[in-house]
Amino acid sequence: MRKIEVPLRENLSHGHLACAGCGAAVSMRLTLKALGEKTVMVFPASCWSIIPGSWPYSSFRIPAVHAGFVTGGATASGVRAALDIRGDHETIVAVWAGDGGTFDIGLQALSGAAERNEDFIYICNDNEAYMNTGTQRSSATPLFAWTTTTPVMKPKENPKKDIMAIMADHQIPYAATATIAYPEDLLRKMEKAMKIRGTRFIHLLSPCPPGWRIPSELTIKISRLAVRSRIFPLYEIENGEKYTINLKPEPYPVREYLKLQGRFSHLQDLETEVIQKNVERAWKRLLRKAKA
Ligand SMILES: Cc1ncc(C[n+]2csc(CCOP(=O)(O)OP(=O)(O)O)c2C)c(N)n1
Ligand code: SF4
Ligand SMILES: [Mg+2]
Repeated sequence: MRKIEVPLRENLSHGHLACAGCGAAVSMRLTLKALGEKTVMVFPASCWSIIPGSWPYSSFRIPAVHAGFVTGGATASGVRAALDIRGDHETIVAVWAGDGGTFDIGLQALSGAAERNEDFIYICNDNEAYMNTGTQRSSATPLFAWTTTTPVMKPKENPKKDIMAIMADHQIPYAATATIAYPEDLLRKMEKAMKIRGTRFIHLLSPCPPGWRIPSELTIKISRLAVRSRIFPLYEIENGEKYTINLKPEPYPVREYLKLQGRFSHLQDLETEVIQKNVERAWKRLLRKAKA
């Protein structure tokens, strides 16, 4: 991966309310370094309705628009239109929505905006459950994971929704996956997205210590193992058809990723093997799409 310079400027300042080791706080810090101060960010309800602090105080050095849970794509379309009417085509409009706000409840607004190719960067901060309300399953929750609505005696029965495939089918100019263990890749993708007009989609995987039942110091390691085990491959899609895989790690057992997380501690060998097979199938599908 190409080395890039990390901007020194912090647009997420101290005093925020994220839990210790929150992967999303690192994701946000890096994202705002890349996007810079001339950004308006739209926040459908999520942990990020709380983290910046309560009015009139804020940890953000950018304007934030708190929006209804379902409305990320629609609100950002309106903010973009309002800026354009004022002749400001320079300020970046971004959405920061959780997996619940993207894969589930905000999907309709996102799909509508993507189909119109609205000019904004939509960032899905995926911690694989509804964390702000106490870890309920979403359609981004992985197969067999524990959540409060998929308890150990009845863990999640369905695989994670393939949001990248859904976004690719909208033929938007740019979609990419990224995670905090690979900050240069994350920053490069944000910078690339900034140079493109139209709907750009970034899928960020952000480990969540309380929701994943992990020690707070393991956030980065688990983010790295998600990529190394090919559970969360790093790739880009241009115009819905040109796939580029950014990292092709040597095969690494998913068991090593799963065993560090309390949300998977009830898994038997059989279930781990099912997950391993699913990951291998998905990786082959990705290689085919990338013609790699
Ligand atoms: C229409 C509506 N339903 C429910 C809620 C309550 N609510 C606020 S945040 C949240 C969870 C959001 O989950 P996600 O989008 O994954 O973001 P996270 O909290 O995990 O960062 C819920 C259910 C709400 N604000 N509005
Ligand atoms: S619950 Fe998870 S995502 Fe929310 S602030 Fe805490 S660590 Fe971050
Ligand atoms: Mg979530």
